[in-house]
Amino acid sequence: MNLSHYLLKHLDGSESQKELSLIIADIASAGREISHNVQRSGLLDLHGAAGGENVHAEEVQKLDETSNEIVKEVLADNEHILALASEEEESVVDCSEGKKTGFIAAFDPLDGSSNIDINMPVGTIFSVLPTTGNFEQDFMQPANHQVAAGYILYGSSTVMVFSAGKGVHEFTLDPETGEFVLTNENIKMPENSGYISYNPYVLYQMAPGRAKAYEELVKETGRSMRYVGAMVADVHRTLMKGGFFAYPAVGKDGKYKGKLRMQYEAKPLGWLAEQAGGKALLDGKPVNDILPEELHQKVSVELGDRGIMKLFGRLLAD
Ligand code: AFP
Repeated sequence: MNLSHYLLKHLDGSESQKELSLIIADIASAGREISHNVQRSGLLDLHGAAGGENVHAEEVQKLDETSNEIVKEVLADNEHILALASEEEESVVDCSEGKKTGFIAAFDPLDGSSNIDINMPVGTIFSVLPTTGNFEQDFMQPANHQVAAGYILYGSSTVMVFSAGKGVHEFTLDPETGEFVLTNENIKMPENSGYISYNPYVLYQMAPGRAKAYEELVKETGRSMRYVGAMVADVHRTLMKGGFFAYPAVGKDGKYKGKLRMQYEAKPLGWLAEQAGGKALLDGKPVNDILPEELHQKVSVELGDRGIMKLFGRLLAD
């Protein structure tokens, strides 16, 4: 079944669900275009830096820039997206002119940009929220207010994984037809399998007590470790295989701060992990209990299947 059929069949007939399916379909079409660019990035001269910094003082890559333009244009043209926020934009973009009802969307156009030039996985992450018309404030809603969230992963194949609140589903892009086809319905994170995934260097940069729990988790479970360095890919593996993914708060002298972006990475992917039966902590608190405070806020993320998160909780308490 392709994505359009699936959306028609599974979202109820309400006006807001119809609007949401048009948004999801448009995000898929942006993903199709970015997938095309990612696959040909070396040929299209899309490798390397674009020559500027983003709001996070990070060097913007050419593919970050073009991907941002693609998602921004597609969403701004969508009749039901009233405002958007991007990891690559300084502030909220109001695109409500001439539109009546709809939603707001936050996105990371290309997560894992350090992987671009070396042919490793990258992805687009998105989050869709209801709005009262006060756009800035509406991005501060907690994770469980999202009406849809997910990602498109450009890996050995391109997959779109999302939830609109009724299960987590995976669609694979068929390069022959250009259609996203349902390949996994109702994904549930398996327990007692999978990998442990964090950048080992964080052990020297994080609060010592928490670092001990990270190390003990590997020792107690005897699991292998895997780390792609693109949250979207590391979380995809954790959703499909189970296990643990984390980027803790790092720093020194008792001052520790998260690195991952609340709106564009942590909130959508943490919520998605819970929709797939797992558990996610942002800044050490359940993902749905945390209220964002600013657009470009950074947080720590610890997520995984229920079993491993229970063990992690016990190790933290020891
Ligand atoms: P980039 O998009 O700048 O490569 O950042 C990706 C990311 O935010 C996240 O996707 C990774 O999990 C994390 O950074 C990797 O960070 P380290 O290189 O510090 O491990």
